[in-house]
Parts: sequence; C-alpha cells; structure tokens
Amino acid sequence: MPEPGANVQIGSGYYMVYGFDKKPKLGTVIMKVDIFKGEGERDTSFQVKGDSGMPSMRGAHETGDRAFQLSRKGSYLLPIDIVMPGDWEIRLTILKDGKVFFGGRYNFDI
Ligand SMILES: [Cu+2]
Repeated sequence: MPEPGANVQIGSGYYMVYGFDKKPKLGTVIMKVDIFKGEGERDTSFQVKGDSGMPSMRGAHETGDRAFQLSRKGSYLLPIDIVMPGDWEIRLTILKDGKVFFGGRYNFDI
C-alpha cells in the first residue's frame, strides 16, 4: 500500500485512508482506517481485518486476522503490538457483505 495518509482506491467508487496514532515503535500502536465513498462520504458498512507479524520471523508473532472495531467517529481501529525491533508487516483485508473487497500490506522497520 502507499504510505499512511494517502488515499488508497479500494474498489470502484471507494477509497480508504490509513494511519497510526503515532509513528510505529516498540509497544502498542493503534492503526486507524477510514473508508469513504464517492467524494468523501464516510462509509461504515465494511468489515476490516488486520494480521501483523515479522516477515523475517514468519510464524513467530503472527496475530492472525483480527477485526478492527468501529469507533464512535466512524473510524476502524485496531491495536497492534510491536514486540521487537526489526521488519514488520501488517496485512489488511477489507470486506463488504462478507466478500473481500480489498487486500493490501504495509511494511515498515522498527
Ligand atoms: Cu520477531
């Protein structure tokens, strides 16, 4: 996926923007996903899931798919535990009506 903060097209007529409550570092960071349709009308009818881990230590820290929770403001939120320095990856899946709408990954180093 492009860097956090960019508009990411996730299908015909929809885009999302993702980011973090702080620059990812050791500890817990909250990942935030906002989904919009058309010209920027927020859409909260999706399901968002995230799996995280270290590509260089496949299987060591994988969380498996976990569901983002919808906040009162309509953002999808998921806490992610960064437990050691190194290469990290977050795999994002966005579903609508139970069908995969978008899949992407974000890689970063701590
Ligand atoms: Cu590790």
